[in-house]
Amino acid sequence: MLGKQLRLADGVRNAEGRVEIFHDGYWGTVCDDYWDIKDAQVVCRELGYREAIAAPKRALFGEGNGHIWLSNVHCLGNESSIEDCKHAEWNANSYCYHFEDASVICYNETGSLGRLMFLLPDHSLSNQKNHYGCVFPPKCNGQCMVVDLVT
Ligand SMILES: [Ca+2]
Repeated sequence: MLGKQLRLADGVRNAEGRVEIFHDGYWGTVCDDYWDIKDAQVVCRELGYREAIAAPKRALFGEGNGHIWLSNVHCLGNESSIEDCKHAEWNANSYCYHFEDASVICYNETGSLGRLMFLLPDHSLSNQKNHYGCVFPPKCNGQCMVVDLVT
């Protein structure tokens, strides 16, 4: 069932997108409360990527729909599945909305060496210097976007 219970939706490129989980017969999303790079790490590895580069919050790749299955995800980073991480009860999402959907940007084997991270205000790319502690390489904890350098 691996790969069928977890997917990335609406990414601009491969290896990124809104995290969606199949549970109880329906695809749903993950709330970004306590969403961080360790949680993204588990998702990326579960999907077969080497590691996570960023753990974007606030529906960076757009809002999902249906259930918000998981919230308060507390991964240590070495779990084999996000479902093994500590989290709130399934569907206990009274304080979460789809504009808070969690996303990941995973390390993609190709093109990952020449990248810059930008702060992403209002979901649009910006040339602003980031103020959220985004660093390269290769980790990012905040609202950042990874952009391939044109070389
Ligand atoms: Ca977390």
